[in-house]
Amino acid sequence: MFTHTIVRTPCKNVLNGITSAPELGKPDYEKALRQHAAYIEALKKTGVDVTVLPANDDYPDSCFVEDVAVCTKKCAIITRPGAVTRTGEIAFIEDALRKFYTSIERIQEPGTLEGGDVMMVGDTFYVGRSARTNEEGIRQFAAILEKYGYACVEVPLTEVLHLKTGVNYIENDNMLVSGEFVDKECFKKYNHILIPEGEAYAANCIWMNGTVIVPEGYPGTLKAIQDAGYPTLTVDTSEFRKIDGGLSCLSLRF
Ligand code: CIR
Repeated sequence: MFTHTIVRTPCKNVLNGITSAPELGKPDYEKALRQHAAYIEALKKTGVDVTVLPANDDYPDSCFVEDVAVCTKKCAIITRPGAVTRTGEIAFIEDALRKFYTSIERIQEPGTLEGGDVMMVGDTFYVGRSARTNEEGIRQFAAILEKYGYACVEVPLTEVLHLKTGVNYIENDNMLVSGEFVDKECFKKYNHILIPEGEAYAANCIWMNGTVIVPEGYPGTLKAIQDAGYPTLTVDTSEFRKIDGGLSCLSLRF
């Protein structure tokens, strides 16, 4: 069960967030703020408290707090984002984490790792080796996890930005899988809930205390998750999608 979440209000500069899909246009700032507020309300409905950090205009992508830390039951690990415009974001997360954690670890240079590449399944942490998370980052991450009795499994990525862009664990052995993850050997032991053709973005859902939060506008995915027996909430993330952001990226959950 999760009891806490941390989010950061999108900054005006969110318009300049990194994107692989400029054809979707720039985020509408006011709309992004409204969607973010609705996201916070959805989190609260699942029984967690929400720490809202202030907007930080120096970092366009700073609302994607998931990438700057990994929160486990026993420790928090401050990452080292592989995107150069994001590396400085880590300085602004530690204070918030200190309120909840006595053990705080760090990924050090030349390691890079982004939280979007980390998927927790019980005591096992799957880590995507991506354009953002390098071999040294994974090596350090695995060594930290081992100290706390956790396992680390590396998953090479070829198509997506982050591991959780395409695969997400929603507990009870159920995994939402799309694209390159459908046939991955390491995920074969889980029940696959296949993301329908044309809805790849919706693979990034979050399990919150029994409820699954699903991005709005992906009816096939919503139905598949409901058919698997989960209550659902939907949140419109259209403005974050324009800069490659999804539901999981917008919070730290622990
Ligand atoms: C980036 O490229 O870093 C941001 N525009 C999007 C980050 C998305 N984060 C995530 O999937 N965890």
